[in-house]
Formats: sequence, C-alpha cells, structure tokens
Amino acid sequence: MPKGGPDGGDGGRGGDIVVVCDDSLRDLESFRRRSHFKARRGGHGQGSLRHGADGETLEIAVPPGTEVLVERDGTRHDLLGPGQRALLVRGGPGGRGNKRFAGPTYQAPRFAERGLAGDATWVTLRLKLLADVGLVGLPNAGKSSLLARLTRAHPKVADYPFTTLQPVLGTLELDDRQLVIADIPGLIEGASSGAGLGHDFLAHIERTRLIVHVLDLAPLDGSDPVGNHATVERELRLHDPRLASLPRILALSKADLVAGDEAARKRAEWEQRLGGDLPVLLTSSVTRAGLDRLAVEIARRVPGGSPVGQTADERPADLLGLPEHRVFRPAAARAYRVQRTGEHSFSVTGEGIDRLLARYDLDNEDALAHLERRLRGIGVIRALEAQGFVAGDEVALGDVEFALDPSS
Ligand SMILES: Nc1nc2c(ncn2[C@@H]2O[C@H](COP(=O)(O)OP(=O)(O)OP(=O)(O)O)[C@@H](O)[C@H]2O)c(=O)[nH]1
Ligand SMILES: [Mg+2]
Repeated sequence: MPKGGPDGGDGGRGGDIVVVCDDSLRDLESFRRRSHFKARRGGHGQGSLRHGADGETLEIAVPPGTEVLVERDGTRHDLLGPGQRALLVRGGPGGRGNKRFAGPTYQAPRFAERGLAGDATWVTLRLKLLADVGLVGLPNAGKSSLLARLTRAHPKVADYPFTTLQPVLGTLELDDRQLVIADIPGLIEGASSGAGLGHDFLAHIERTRLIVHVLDLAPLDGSDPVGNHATVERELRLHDPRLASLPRILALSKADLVAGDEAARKRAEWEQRLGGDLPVLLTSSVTRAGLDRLAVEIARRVPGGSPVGQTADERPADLLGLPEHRVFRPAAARAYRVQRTGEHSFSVTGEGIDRLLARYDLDNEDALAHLERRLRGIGVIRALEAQGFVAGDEVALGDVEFALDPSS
C-alpha cells in the first residue's frame, strides 16, 4: 500500500485428502465409478492482511475392513472401526503474503510466496470382508440362486448337489447401507463332524448376525422338508451353540414349483411349527416372488454396526492380529543433495529444493535475495563450500542456473 507498507495476507492451505471408515458400506464398488479424487485449493490471500480460506478436507468413505496402502510414502492403514480416519495426502501450504517478509532491513518487500501444489499419490484399497448374513441349507436347496437374485454376485447354480464348492459373498444394497451375504456349500447330516463340504465353511457364518435357512418345499429326491430342516439345524447346533442362538429367517424356496394355495398352507404350517416369532417367507428365484420381503426382513433383523466394528473378541482372528490404524512410515527422503558436476559447476537437487524454487518468482530481485537467504539458512551454501565451491562457480538448483556469492 502506498505509504501504508506491505499488507498482503497469506494464502490458505489446500485441502487434505483422508479416507474414513464408514459403517454403512460393505464393498469397494463405488471406486469402479470414480477413482480419481482431488481436494479443493486454498483461497488466495488479499490486501488488508486478509488470509485466504483453507481448502476443505476431502473425505473418501471406505467400508470396515479396508486396508489402505499409500504408494507415496509406503504407509499402510487398517480401517476397522467406524469413524477411523487416515491421512492420504496433505494439501499444499499457502504462500505467505508480503507482510511476512518485512523487517528492519527490508521494509517494503515487493514479493510474496507462491502456494505449493499439494501431494499426489496412488492408493491401493484392499477389503477383508466379513459376512453379515449366512445362507444355510441342504445341497440343492436354492441358496446360490437366492444370492444371485439378491446381490450382484454370480455364484454357480446347477441342478445337482454340491454345486457350490467355495463360499461366495455378495453385497445386498439397501437404501441406507450395504450388507454382505455369504453363500456356503450345502450342509448334510454329519457336516458338523466333517461330512460333506459344509463343515469347513461353517466358520464363515460364525461371525454373521443373521442366518437365512433355505428350505426346499418340494425336494426332487422326495425327502421330507421337516426332517431336512431338523438336519440342518442340528448340524449348526453341533458345530457351535452360538449359531443356534443367532436370529433366523426361514426361506421356503422354489415356491413357484408348488401350487399357490398349497404353498400358503405350508407357510402357515411352518410358522406354527416354529412358534410364530420367526419370519417364514415363500420365495422363488424364478419369479422373484418374496425376494423384496426377504430383503426387508434381512435389513430389519441385522442390527446396525458391522461384524468387524464390534468388540475385540468378536473380531475374526485375521483382523485381530492387526493393531487398529497402524502406520508404517519409512525414513523421510533427504531434502537435498549437492554434487560437483564440473570443474566450476555444481548441482543441488532434491524435493526440498524443488519446493523452495516453486515458492518464488525468480525474475523478482527481492524474491531472489530472499531465496538466497533461505538457501543459506538450510545449509546449502555451507554444503557447496564443503565440496570446494568458490565465488564465480555455477550452481544449478533444480533446472535453474544461479550465480551465488558465498561471501555476501
Ligand atoms: N423352479 C425353481 N428352481 C430353482 C429355484 N431356486 C433354485 N432352483 C434350482 O434348484 C437347483 C439348485 O439351485 P442352487 O441355487 O444351485 O442350490 P444350492 O443350494 O446353492 O446348491 P449347492 O450349492 O449344491 O448346495 C438349480 O437347478 C436351480 O435352478 C426356484 O426358486 N425355482
Ligand atoms: Mg450353491
């Protein structure tokens, strides 16, 4: 300001980017649609010492169980509990206004700092998923068909038992949250003591909070649904008493194969048999009948929160080993490196130097003088002299040639 002295305010910081653990999410699908994120820049400083506003922090939501690898600095974060956050990159610092450079010897600085670009990095997200809901039933009951209808998963479906050999997970999309449904191989009598395939996979439903028992109303082998139901329930109980106490839904599957009034009558029978407070639904993966109801009942019966976000002893072993939100940070790279490049020439390189150069307008005399003082301050001149630098030698800072005078 004429006669008033320097009055330029500082620029604001650019926004940081963080990942935040969000309990309503269960998959990383949203990153298929969008995988490039940029935080907002900080506001410009203005006259009358007005500072620019800081850029807002950009939050990226990820589901519980997400492992975050930050390429830039090699850090790893495990986001397990809702609300947990990890910083990916910082916004660039704002430049300081000219007021900051005024001092007794230097009363009217005619330059200001530039703000710096923020950090950029690639991030790898890896999800260790746990199921909220388990589908259980005899082989061929129609479990995989249900999973394929309720979610976007594509499990193999076929008209013979033991089609499913490995558990398959799918995500049920609800209005306000996502839930993971696990389809496991069919259970048979003796599964709890190792018969068939199901036993190996019962562990996958130990952590679920709801079991959907899928029961074929008219099995092709002519077996009795009442006996089939009892077989599966017994195996669950024998495997782990906790499974027996989990809330349940009974899905009477393949309802399209049974005449309407007969199906309704069977449903009423099952409701009565099971005591009334357990929901019994007729479902068909062919006509989609009853599937919306099933989704609603699932949503109603799975409490909020996530399977991983519970108390420590409810977390699965492979996640328990990981301390919450641990950060691995390799040693910071040295700020700069001085090298002799010829008899009378030297180079100074490094991230620290690049950042310093980016700050100033090198055509501005005042800014240049200030930069030289900064270089002296961080020991660059001393390091040059240690390598034999004398007045008149050339120095390349980053890509810029300088004539530095060590004596001044
Ligand atoms: N008509 C009719 N057929 C169905 C329905 N659901 C499944 N099926 C058929 O029943 C057979 C078994 O279905 P899956 O979904 O593979 O059964 P599963 O319980 O996953 O069987 P495993 O993986 O072997 O335990 C397939 O031939 C399906 O096409 C249904 O709602 N209606
Ligand atoms: Mg199957």
